[in-house]
Amino acid sequence: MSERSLLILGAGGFGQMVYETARLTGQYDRIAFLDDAAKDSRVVGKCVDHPGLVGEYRCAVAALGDNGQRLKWTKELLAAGYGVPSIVHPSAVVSPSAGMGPGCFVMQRAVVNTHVQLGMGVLVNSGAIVDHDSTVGDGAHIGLGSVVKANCQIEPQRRVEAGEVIFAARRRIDGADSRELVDALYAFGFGNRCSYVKPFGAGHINETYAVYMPAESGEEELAYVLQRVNKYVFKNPAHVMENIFGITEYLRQSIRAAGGDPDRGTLSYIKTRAGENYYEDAKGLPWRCYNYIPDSVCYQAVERPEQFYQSARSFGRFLKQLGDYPADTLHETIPHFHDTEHRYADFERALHRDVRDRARSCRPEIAFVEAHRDDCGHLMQQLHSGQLPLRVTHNDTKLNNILFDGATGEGICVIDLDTIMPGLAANDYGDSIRFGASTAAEDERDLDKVHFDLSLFELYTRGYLETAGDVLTEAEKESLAWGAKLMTLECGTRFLTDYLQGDVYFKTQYPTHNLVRARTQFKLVAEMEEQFAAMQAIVRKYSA
Ligand code: ADP
Ligand code: GN1
Ligand code: MG
Repeated sequence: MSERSLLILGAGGFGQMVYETARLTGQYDRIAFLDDAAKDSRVVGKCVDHPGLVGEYRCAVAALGDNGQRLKWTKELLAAGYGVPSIVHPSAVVSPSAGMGPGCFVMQRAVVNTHVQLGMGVLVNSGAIVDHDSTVGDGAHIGLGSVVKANCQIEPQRRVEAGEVIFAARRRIDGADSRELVDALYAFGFGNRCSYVKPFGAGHINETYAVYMPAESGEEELAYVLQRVNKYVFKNPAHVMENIFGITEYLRQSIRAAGGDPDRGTLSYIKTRAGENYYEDAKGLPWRCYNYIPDSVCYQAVERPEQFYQSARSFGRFLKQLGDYPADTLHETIPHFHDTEHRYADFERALHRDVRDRARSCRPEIAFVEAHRDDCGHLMQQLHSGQLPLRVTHNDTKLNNILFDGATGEGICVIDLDTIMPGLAANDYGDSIRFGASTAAEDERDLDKVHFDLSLFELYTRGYLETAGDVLTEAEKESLAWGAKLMTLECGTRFLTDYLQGDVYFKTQYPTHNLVRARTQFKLVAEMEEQFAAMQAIVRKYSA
């Protein structure tokens, strides 16, 4: 018996290719077929005849196109005592680190890359690529010109169609409970390594997740913040992200120029693997990602007065840092965002429609807003008459939109940059006061606990004017106390409007949540009105 003899089961088209290939390898000088139907001088019997030829042919392979048949006969040939080689075309590239079971076929120009494992009776057809670290199960067929990407696992007997591209199966990532979240993690390139994710923060608008990655220390560390942007609120996410990239890149340069650390002084947004500044998931919802700033903390309420003072300095600095930013390049991400008269009109429409029949449950709150109708235009009129300048403002200056240094307690960085738009300094100042100069949470149900705290107001005013005072005009300083009152009125009006509309805008935890929020805001407005003269005197004191 010749050591170089080969029996090929199957003399069809594929068998003929295997025949040619076996000859090209130069490893066989005697090759014959077994086939149940074909008539050919090289066919020496039917497939079932193979046991009788074991003494004549050293090797045998099953060159059958059907995956099940190929695998079945490969096993039979092995059991019968044949050597069952793999036949690899000389033009194929097979990595030295790749492994291959018996009876495989790797055809013309196929590539079997580093650390790939092919099972038994696998067919890698012409021009197919099996990329590194993939495994291919017994009897599978990797079709003509198809691509099996890195780290894939192809099941036994699977047929990968000609030209098909197979992507690696996803790892299970703890905490990633939706397909879209997993897709987003992969889109930003974390999928293969990410340890776990979990909901993060307490914003009212976006879905925010903390992304934990393995660290060099062997621990798992919070490395990134991933957010699904609320598309109901932000109709044009591309514009939001253009603003954010423009602003953060500008801030990085100015922070570096001033000798600061740009990685702590502003957020560093990350592009997707495809180079986009956000990722759109299969449902069309936008996701974006930034580096978590190590040792930073975010407060949901003023725990120590010093924090409020620090936040005032941060927002004051922020206004100044963006003083020369080209405001005309900014998109208006939410039209009429702090146009309080416009907000009043929205409230009237929601009240008129009263789609949830909730108006009867909030008559006093409705009356409060209606009684303040004439106040709404106070600052907008000054803007339109040119008394107040437009600046690049943040427009959402809550305490929880600032990060603090966990070690020093200093305000490090302003976050939540979605609403950066041209606006009034008084609005930024006022929105901080609204949230922070209160003795209770924004959604405190017991109104007896909710008071406007004049000493916190003073502390913030000092911090803000210490940092931004030299750029603000006299008229702007004069407008600050109004900013506090109007931002609080406006926010309460927005909460009430959303309550009337059925909670479509702000995240809520229970049915009257927006109404509860509106009530705290109106209580604060009422107390500000009582102390308005004192507020103005404080602003003047630190304006001098
Ligand atoms: P939203 O528009 O929903 O308020 P934010 O960008 O403000 O979105 O993020 C929501 C919340 O997530 C923040 O208020 C804060 O509590 C938390 N958060 C976001 N980024 C960080 C961070 N880098 N460090 C700590 N907390 C953060
Ligand atoms: C929202 O996104 P977040 O939670 O930081 C809202 C602000 C409101 C605030 C009230 C884009 O802020 O305008 O003042 O809730 N942001 C947007 O807490 O509408
Ligand atoms: Mg926020």
